[in-house]
Amino acid sequence: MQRKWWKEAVVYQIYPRSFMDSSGDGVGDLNGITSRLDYLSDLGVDVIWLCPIYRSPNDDYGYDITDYRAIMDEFGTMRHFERLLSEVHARGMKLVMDLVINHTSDEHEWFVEARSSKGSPYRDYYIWRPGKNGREPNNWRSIFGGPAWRYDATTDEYYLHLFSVRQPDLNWDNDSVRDGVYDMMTWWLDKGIDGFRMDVINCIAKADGLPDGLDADANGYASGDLYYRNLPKAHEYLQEMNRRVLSRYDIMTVGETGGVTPEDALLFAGEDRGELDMVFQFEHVDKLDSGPNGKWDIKPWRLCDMKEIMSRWQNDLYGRAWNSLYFNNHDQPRAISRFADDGKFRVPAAKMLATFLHMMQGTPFIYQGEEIGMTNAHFERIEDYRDVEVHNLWRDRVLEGGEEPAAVLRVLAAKARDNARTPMQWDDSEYAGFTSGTPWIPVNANYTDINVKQAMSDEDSVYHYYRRLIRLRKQNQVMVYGKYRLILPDHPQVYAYTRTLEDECWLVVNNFFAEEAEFSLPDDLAWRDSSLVIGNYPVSDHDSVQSFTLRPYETRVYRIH
Ligand code: TEU
Repeated sequence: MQRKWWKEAVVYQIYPRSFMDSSGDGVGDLNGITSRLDYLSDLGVDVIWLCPIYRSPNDDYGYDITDYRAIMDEFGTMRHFERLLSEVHARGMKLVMDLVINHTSDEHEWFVEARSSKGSPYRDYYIWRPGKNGREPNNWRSIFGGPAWRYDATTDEYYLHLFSVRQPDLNWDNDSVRDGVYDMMTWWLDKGIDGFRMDVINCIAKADGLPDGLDADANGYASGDLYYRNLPKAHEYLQEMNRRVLSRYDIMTVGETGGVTPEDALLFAGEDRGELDMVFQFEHVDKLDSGPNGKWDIKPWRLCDMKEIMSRWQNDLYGRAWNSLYFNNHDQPRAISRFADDGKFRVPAAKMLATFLHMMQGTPFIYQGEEIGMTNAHFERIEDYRDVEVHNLWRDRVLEGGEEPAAVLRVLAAKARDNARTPMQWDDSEYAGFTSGTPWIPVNANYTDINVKQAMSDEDSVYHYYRRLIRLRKQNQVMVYGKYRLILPDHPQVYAYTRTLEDECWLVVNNFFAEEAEFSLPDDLAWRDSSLVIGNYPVSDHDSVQSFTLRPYETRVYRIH
């Protein structure tokens, strides 16, 4: 297996708007991040991934970009960025930028030009079509709700927007678009950044003819997924990008690719493909607790389904591509609230989830606040939410659809992206030490108990446990390169697996529930002696691992001989 620095690394994701505000305007900023770099370097992370910091009107909080070479006013200046980058490097860490090139903001000068007339030299930078029988050019639904097309009266045509109406999709078939994007990427890499996380990169190619999606809903709209996700043309573009830009630098790339199977991932990130280093797959966050109607259609999840999904990714990519490992990011509710317990057992549960993930094969991504066990927001009023996706849903289901507000608030509390976007909880002072002003989104009410200051002073905290996990990874190659094997596939409560590298074998046992659980080693696992590597409850070392009882959310990792 190829050894690479980014396989051995731990990545920390920052949502800059909510990380640390140095200016007092209630919005996090670059100088705020710089002021907390010692915290991150003490935690032990190797790479920082910054969500978009480019100039943006913030319809989708930075995922709508007006100028790829400028910094968002609220976040600071290019000088602040350069200082941040050099301070990151001075601490031996690396910096990866978000790259949003499926779409721009509708205020980007390309789009302003493009919409001004059909004859504009920028017209073809975007995807324009005339209407069909007084309706949209096809029936695709936007990922943020409503139709994926917007009528523009100036030229009497529609433009495509897979996300918000203020995020028009770029036309990747246009050579000048690709040249422009590659120039911009080169410009950032020449500044010294260490890689990119590529937003919805598996959607950049759209099928010729833009065919209608299947299974239209009552309003006539359908998912266009089949015709814009994972198309062969996307691979051509990525191979071109790799040749012209990525391959010239020693960087890390990870593509955000919702809806991929391991087979797709082998195409996007196979070691012999010359495309990307890794992808983010979505099966574990999209499928486990969602019904056929998508993320708001909530259903209970089952541990055996999680085993099936995670094991398939571990096995199918082994030796051929590299997994990314995550439960949390800025688009997902907090995993602790979703898959474990954010009340009585919050601390052991956070440690168990962390162990479970970091012990798998792949590069772990920690999302800000995860390392102190931050939870869902538990907002009870629509006014507390900021996300365009939330407000589109509210419009469709409550304001226009007449649904019971309380029912919609319940799904939002479980699944809204804002759950992950409340300010980082630094201490127990007003607004959790995040800002001296009024935060752009409310601080989670539990900040007086859950915060960095408390976590650092408590040796048993989630924070100290993450530090130990990260340090273990540096000292044990088995944690990085060891082969994964699921054991006890049918145990409804315990997720157990082994990792093996040459003669080193680690056994990882996790109880995903508040009830005690019985574990016994399968007969085919050779065992004579064992020592505990890490765990979240006191355990006497060298106890038998042949069988034991796991306490609520208990995790244990043994080296077995
Ligand atoms: O997300 C892409 C995406 O399709 C989902 O993660 C989506 O946001 C989610 O399912 C909605 O519930 C990326 C970014 O991570 C996200 O923040 C942006 O809003 C989106 O692209 C558009 O740029």
